[in-house]
Amino acid sequence: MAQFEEVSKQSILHPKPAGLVLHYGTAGFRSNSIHLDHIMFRMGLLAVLRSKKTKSTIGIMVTASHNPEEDNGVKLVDPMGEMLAATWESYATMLANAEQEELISALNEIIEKEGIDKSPEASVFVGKDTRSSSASLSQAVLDGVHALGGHSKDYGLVTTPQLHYMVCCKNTQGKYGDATVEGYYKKLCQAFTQLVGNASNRTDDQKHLCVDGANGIGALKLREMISHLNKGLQVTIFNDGSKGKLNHQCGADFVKVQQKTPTGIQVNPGDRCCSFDGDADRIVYYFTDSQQVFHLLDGDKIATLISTFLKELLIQAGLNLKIAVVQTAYANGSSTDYLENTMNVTVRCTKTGVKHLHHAALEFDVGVYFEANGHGTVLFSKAAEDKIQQLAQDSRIDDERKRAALMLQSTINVINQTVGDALSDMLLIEAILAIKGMTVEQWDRIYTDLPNRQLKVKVSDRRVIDTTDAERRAVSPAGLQEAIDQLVKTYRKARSFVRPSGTEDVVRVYAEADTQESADALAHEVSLAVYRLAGGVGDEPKPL
Ligand code: G16
Repeated sequence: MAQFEEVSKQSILHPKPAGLVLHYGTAGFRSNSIHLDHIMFRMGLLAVLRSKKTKSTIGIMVTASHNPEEDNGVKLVDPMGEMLAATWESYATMLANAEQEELISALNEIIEKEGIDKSPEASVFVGKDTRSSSASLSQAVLDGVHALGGHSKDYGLVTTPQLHYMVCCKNTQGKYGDATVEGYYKKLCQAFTQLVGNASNRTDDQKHLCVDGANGIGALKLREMISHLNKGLQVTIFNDGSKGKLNHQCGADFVKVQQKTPTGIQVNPGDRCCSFDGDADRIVYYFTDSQQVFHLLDGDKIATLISTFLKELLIQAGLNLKIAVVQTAYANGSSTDYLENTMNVTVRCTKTGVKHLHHAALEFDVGVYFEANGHGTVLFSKAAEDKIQQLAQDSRIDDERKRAALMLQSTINVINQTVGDALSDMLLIEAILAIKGMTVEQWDRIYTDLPNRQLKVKVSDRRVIDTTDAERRAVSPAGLQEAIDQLVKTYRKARSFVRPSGTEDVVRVYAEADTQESADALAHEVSLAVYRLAGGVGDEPKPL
């Protein structure tokens, strides 16, 4: 096939370092950027095959999200804007690791296994974040797409959720929205303006929000979006990339894990603040109180706020729709308890990775999914959307039901249902706080988090750790879970688990307990168990 000759020719310009093995992780490939040129070229090839298979446009985002600036990575987007189907992750790994001379046979293997008809045209949308390596790596993606005869549209600098949105818009022939960045701003901002129209007059102070852009793409895109907001929100952007380094001592991951205010942000007690991550698919909120104590409102608190709001609207609208919240093992025990026992909503726990949460959320009429790290969104089933729309147009219902139905409609439009989206989540949270007349302190008081700590342990091969029960228990290496169980027993209200990260070369340790000292001590002791039983490298973990 002539196309394969082109692939062979082009692949020489994107050579695979012999012996390098990389795996498709939690959200695609991620590594130091110097290892990724061949991966990008090959993911361009894979996207063409996926596009032919699904007869739809596929997305490729060049980003390493929360990782440091020197890393990069690639996320593949399926037709409805969701993450690449799990069955194709193994093809991605196979293609990425095929030695140079095996590349064509690897492509043929995928074509045969999937029964791919080569005749349909292929279309791939490409986006990139602000990393210095992203320009050449996204060119490598485009080279791969073109080598296999695919058509491409390069969106250049966009947030990851914006690219997911474009893919969905294209494949729904515009029903989800216009496949342009301008169309995205218009849809979300119009819905936000309609929603806050339900709030009583707000002062400039109440409209004010401090945003830490993690020195990344989110800051650039937020600046573009502001002009569409009709002064409904007054934003001060810190860490906008003009001087600081991407994700360095700032951004959602830093704030969540370190449980402190990022550097580069000047705020007063009580100021409402939020942080995006490096590709703006995560958001966390926080404030410092008059005693200078830092308060974090993470993905769990966001899920609680949003699901409370939605549940109240569904009741007001008189709609009997099943709402559920999907979390992971990282969810704070207090949040799960509050959701299940005070709010009486169904709670599901899945493995880490939005692809898992997204699938679980699809099972409900209204599925709110959030990882504690601030990655999440809300999914409405087609039936739920239809019912809401019918109600909003029904002239026989009373004003309260009508208002609730219209608010639900605007809520659907402000949300990016394709994937967690910091910009969209921020607009929804700001609208909810405005409508409820709620301060960030009041939101924080809905429930009190159990003190918790997250640590990282370096081991020689993190894949020796295998887990089960939505990653809450380790099944290997031998003795590790027993050691964790013993340690947990020595603290009150304690819980701990370990899992290999799918984005960084570390094992993650999570612990919570009744006091911060206990959570810290437990996290440290579990880290030591990992270090000793799972092949720790470097110095032994030190107490905090
Ligand atoms: C990605 C995934 C998230 C996940 C995070 C950390 O986020 O999309 O679902 O929670 O990695 O994963 P891990 O603990 O396996 O390293 P992002 O924002 O970095 O793309």
